[in-house]
Amino acid sequence: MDMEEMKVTRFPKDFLWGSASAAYQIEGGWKEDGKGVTNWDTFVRIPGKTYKATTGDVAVDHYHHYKEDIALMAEMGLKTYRFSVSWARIYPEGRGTVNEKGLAFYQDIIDECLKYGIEPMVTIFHWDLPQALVDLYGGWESPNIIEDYVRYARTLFEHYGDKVKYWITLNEQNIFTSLGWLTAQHPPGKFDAQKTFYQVNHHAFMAHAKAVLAYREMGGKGEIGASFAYTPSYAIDCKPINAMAKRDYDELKNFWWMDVYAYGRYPKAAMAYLKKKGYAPEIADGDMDILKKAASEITFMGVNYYQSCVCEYNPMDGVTPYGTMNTTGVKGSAQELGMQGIYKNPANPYLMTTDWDWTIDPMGLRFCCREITSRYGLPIVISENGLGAFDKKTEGNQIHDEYRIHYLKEHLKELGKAIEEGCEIWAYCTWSFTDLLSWLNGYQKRYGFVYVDRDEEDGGTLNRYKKDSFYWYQDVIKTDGENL
Ligand code: BGP
Repeated sequence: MDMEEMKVTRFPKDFLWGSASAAYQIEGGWKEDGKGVTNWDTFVRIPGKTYKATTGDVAVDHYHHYKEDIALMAEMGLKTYRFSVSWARIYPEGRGTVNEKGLAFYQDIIDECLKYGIEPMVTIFHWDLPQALVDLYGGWESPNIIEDYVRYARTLFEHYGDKVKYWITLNEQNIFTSLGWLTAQHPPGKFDAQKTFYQVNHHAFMAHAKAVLAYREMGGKGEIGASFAYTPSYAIDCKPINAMAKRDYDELKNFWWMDVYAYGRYPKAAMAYLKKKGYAPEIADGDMDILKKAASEITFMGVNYYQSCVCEYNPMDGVTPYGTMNTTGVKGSAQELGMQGIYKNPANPYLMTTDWDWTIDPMGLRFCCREITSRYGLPIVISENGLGAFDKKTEGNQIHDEYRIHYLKEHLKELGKAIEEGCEIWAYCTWSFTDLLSWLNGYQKRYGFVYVDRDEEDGGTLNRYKKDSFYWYQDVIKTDGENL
């Protein structure tokens, strides 16, 4: 469809212009007020796991700055703030006794948001898992996690359900499981554990599904779904084997998750392949019914979009999924990856990349929306999108991040077109509001509208400074995206 000439329609009046964060990446206060230790608190202490051994012990100290941060959101005019709850603040041991101070902390955040008319959007799990559950039964590797996750989710629904209307069960299940069980880059740091990887995912699907059902059973009338890290794909050319590589990639890397959230079923071709390889998950009786039931109760697809990829057939002796990731910001240091005998992901010669070798593709965002709309017919929440970059604080504490403005503007234009083309988009959350800790890339990879004075070593002032992009987004919100 040639929409080139079409003017971007105004985003709907009630559009949720937002921004997102995650507890581990901003809060700090890692042992404060009764919080338990998490898998990430443990993992970052293993030498060589994070860039310059950075941790979230202090992060950007949102735990003590949340009022200031939310006041800045209000000044900007933000309509929604997506944040995650740290499970170990609520249940320090993952189960058992509730920590009242943890509950009170998030209650305060929610109230602070509502005070300014900012809609709180809560992510129940954004990767920080109570270490106690890992020690007890191996965390996500055991089906025991399902009950514990649902209890934790119920606690949140019970305490915040009257004030929170948007719930995200899991953040990027595809990423935390891939990095945790295939590439050893996230906890529990397992390498090539294919069979466990699919089992872990099945447990996560069940936890998500049972939490969705619990929410409805408790009378929850709000919106609920999962956030998926969607990397849409383009075949490198029209050679049929490359088109099939794209198809296989989609089944294994995208639909494997989205089909379960939206339909409660696993894609057939991918399942056939996994069965042949001996990697398919064990599925207990009744599980598929629960997944189906939950699929009919979710009300949106959450999408975290950063980049697209290219697919090309990868011979049996071709590249593997295991290669160097660029965590330093030295351009060109990432390796080409793929699955042998199926696909590989070469660079896209038509697109530029960030300093961390992430492909910049605004149209890819529209592509995601179109695919979801046609395949699932669900409304969409863009729960993350943003540019990680080196920002420089210049004289007078100014940060001229025109590259970020450009990045976000181009993505928003495409999102506007997706709306014109019939996609129902409820929200757009940038990643992120303040600068924060990037899991593997330290503090130098910045994403925020608000600069935070800290670097890899602890000891910055933690002062907040508004970047140029802050004022730009403020205007976008004020004008409902009319001047993009
Ligand atoms: C997503 C995560 C976020 C955030 C973002 C940026 O995958 O949900 O938590 O970290 O990516 O990634 P990075 O920090 O690696 O640049």
